[in-house]
Amino acid sequence: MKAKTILITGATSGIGEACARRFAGQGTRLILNGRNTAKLDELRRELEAAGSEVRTLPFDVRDREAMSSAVASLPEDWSEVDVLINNAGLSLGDDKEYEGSLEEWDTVIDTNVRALLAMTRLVVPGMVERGRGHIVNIGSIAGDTPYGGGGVYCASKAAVKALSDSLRIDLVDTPLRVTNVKPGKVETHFSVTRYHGDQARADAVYEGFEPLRGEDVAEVVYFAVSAPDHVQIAEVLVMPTAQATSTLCARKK
Ligand code: NDP
Ligand code: 8X3
Repeated sequence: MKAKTILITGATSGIGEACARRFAGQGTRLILNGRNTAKLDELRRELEAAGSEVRTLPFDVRDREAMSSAVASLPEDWSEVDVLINNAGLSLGDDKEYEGSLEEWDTVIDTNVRALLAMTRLVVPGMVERGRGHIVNIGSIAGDTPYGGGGVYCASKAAVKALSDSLRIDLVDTPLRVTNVKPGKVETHFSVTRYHGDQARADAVYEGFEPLRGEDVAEVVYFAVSAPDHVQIAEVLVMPTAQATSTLCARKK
């Protein structure tokens, strides 16, 4: 793969962390965002020891001011981002749409949609000016097929699909590429977060079948980013072999 500067949001866990590891080395420069500064530093030290160039960019993606000043603080030789991986995201709870917490839903929408849009608005103009760049948005199977108790999360990922598709149209007369990767069930910290730290409930989500790992999704992202310049992987739906829809998994008893 050509040397690239890659900015990953939510790189402290799961799919984002796996993407950082997958792109490490190979002449890439990694800019890793997250809120957990200790974890970010630990990852930076580990990847640097393995020969990668890494910078950490700690901020909460919902904080637009912190986001803008963090991105503006990048030294000139790091500021030309080639690949933006909009990965930071979450779901909170599984309440019905007429019963859940508006505050939690605001958090989900602010993180999964508004922050993705703000990062895009900050980083993509430079890509357009330089005539090169790739935006990878981590969507979800949930954006294709809504399920009960997940309305706001599903809507947020449907928004990621719409924003990816419209950005691709906006950029059609440029060399930039837009990819929406839509995973099914991936065993990360995602379900622990969704169930407010209830590890047993989170484990049950992946019981009886082999889920994807963060690394499997990172491999898809890597494939899309390292494709030849004239090839745009627009969208990938990737799920465990034992999964067929957002809710149907074959579980062994
Ligand atoms: P994890 O919970 O393991 O990772 C989520 C990452 O996003 C963490 O690094 C988390 O940091 C970060 N993050 C969350 N909120 C913020 C914020 N406000 N500011 C900065 N960083 C934040 O889950 P996944 O790796 O599974 O999730 C990554 C993406 O993949 C999400 O967009 C998710 O919706 C999507 N996805 C996940 C699937 C799955 O089954 N796991 C399937 C389909 C899509 P922190 O530790 O600070 O919260
Ligand atoms: C996360 C996968 O099935 O919980 O996007 O919606 S699922």
